[in-house]
Amino acid sequence: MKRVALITGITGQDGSYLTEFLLEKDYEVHGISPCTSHGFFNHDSTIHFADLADGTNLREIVDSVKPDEVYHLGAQSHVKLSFELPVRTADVTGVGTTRILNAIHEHQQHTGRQVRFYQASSSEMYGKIVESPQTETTPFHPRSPYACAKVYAYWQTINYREAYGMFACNGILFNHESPRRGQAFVTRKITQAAARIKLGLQKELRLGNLDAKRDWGFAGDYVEAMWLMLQHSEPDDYVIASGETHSVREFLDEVFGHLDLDWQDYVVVDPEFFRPSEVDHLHGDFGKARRVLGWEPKVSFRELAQIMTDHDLVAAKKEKVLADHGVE
Ligand code: F7E
Repeated sequence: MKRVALITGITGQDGSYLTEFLLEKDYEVHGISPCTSHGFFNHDSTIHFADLADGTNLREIVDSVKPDEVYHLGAQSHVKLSFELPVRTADVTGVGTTRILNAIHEHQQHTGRQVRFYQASSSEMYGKIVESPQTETTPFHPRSPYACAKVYAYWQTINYREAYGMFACNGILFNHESPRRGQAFVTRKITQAAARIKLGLQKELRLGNLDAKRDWGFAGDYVEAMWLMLQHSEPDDYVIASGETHSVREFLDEVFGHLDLDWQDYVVVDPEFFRPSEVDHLHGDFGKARRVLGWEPKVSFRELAQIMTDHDLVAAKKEKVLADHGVE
């Protein structure tokens, strides 16, 4: 019998890598998505349409799919946007987790089945950090409506574990990027712009806080950690990180340097891209994940910047051919 996985947010960056990872392991993969219009869709998986902010058919989906494992990745995940949409973010990213946890709990009670649950918790929860590097025991100090919603969802996951004995885990993932990263996040915004600048398709790049430091890893490495958490004998919470911290400036150095360009010739600092409150410095300690799960990252910071830049250079070359032929 194939094992069955259900992934919320299946068409996002992590959902698409996790789908490929689980299909390789011969899982039957189902996903929940609010719409068909964007994102990555794998034809070897099955999509069910539901909105985490509504939740009316989540229980029906869980009852019909009968998953062995649920990976809850769906969220309003853009930190800056969460300042403009605080209530929507609380509803989707925060209460959305309760909706899916409750659907699983009712399904378990009704059928006697056991379902393992993964919650996509975030390093943004550390916010105004109280120690560095951050571990599973570092206190949270969220600095955005997004981070507040994630803290709520983190505790709700632990609450379902403690109250009902649910096999529920939090993966506290630090920033993880790839060529599939959305274009509104800083790494992809930079690699895409640098490639377009290299080919004369763009003249400048407008960014916000260049001093922010993040612990950036490769999304493809991080989905393996999600799976490992659900294969362990006990449910628990784990930091997943690269163990290195770099500033936005250093990411610019890597990307523009890879293209033999100097970013200072093109980058314009624009107040539009600053946040009302910023997370200045994140640096994760993944020692527990290494010790207990045997997990460690494979792609380095430099490799990550180069993989993303090379991908966007290929895309920019295609765009340039079309532009040269007058096709928009
Ligand atoms: O910003 C600075 C910005 O939007 C990184 C999400 O996946 O990871 C992500 O959250 C840093 C911030 O990611 C621009 O101020 C400067 O300090 O790429 P980001 P994030 O906010 O760290 C965590 C783990 C999540 O859970 C989230 O869902 O870069 N920055 N200039 C900029 N950021 C953006 N987006 N755009 C700029 O122009």
